[in-house]
Amino acid sequence: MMTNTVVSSWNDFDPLKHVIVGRAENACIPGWEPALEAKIDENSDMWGIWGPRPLDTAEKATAELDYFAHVLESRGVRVDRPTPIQWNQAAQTPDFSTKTLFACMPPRDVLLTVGREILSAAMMLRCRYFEYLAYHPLMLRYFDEDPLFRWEQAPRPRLTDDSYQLDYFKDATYDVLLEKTHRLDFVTTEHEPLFDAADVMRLGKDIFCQHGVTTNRKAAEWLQRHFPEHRIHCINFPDDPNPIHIDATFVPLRPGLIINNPVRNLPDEQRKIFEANDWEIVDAALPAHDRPPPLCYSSVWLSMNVLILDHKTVCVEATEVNQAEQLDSLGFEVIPIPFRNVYSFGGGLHCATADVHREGECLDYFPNQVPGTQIRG
Ligand code: DAV
Repeated sequence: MMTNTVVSSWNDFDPLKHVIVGRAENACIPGWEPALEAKIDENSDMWGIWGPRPLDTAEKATAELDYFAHVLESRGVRVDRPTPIQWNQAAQTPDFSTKTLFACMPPRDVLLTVGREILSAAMMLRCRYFEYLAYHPLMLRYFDEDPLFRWEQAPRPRLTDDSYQLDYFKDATYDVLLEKTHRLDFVTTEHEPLFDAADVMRLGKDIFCQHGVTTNRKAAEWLQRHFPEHRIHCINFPDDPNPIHIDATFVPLRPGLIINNPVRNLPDEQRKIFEANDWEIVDAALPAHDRPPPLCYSSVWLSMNVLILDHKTVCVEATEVNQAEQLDSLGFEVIPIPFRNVYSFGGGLHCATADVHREGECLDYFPNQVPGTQIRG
């Protein structure tokens, strides 16, 4: 029997009741577009082979996604899946054209759930512009089934060349990129609000955005005006030359506890708000692998990209033994999920999901505000 749909989620750790799990079928490797170098590094095996991903890799990823969905269901979580469209098609707007679309993996980049609202993000890649369509059937259904569901869409970006520094990667060595990151100088400009939902970390009343490649300051400002009851913060991790998404860098595990990628530390100034409210920030365990799988956008730090089911239970990629051991020692029951074949499709267990319903309320975890991070600070 179908349970009544409730859309409500204020953080990434309260008891999970209902989630969307992405799909890998017909996923495409995008052709070149501005800023793609940030996502696909210069040595990647992906350059020059845009179009559908190899069929056998999509089949393996699909099997792992299906198994993950099955495990969640066996734990009493309702799982919905998006409806893929034909990703292998060119598309055009009045402002740009793209040779292919992308995939409905990872949903976490597209859908931002804040309380009773699901907001489609203003993503910065042209090939992902129409991705929200894969979630349209689910949004319609939630809209019909939950009278309090707020179905929202951030301002559609135009994604003209004004949104990018077209010469950003020209002759940019690792050190040059690092130096630019330190100056908060990214390939995306401040021309219009741009954000991926996976840059947005929800902690009740406070919402922390990573300012980087995929999310700009203007988006943080837009989010502040859109969510006036919340405090929007901008944080950044200066040792990451291509900061894309916060969920392999700074991951809350339960109230009061965050793991931080040890090679992407949050600067001291920005730690103060966590310290002032008795949040502990611990270094995440090292990844078990020394390189990502083939045709992968992400780094080995997908080890940290866990899906939390409640304050004591967490899904971890099955081969990420170091991360599993750390979570075990922090008091979690660890559910191993084989997922390395999904990594290449855009991320790990957190990336591959989007919250629909977690129990719990909007709490104020940061009553002691400290200047430095808040966008209106
Ligand atoms: O470390 O490559 C991956 C985050 C995907 N949501 C990284 C970031």
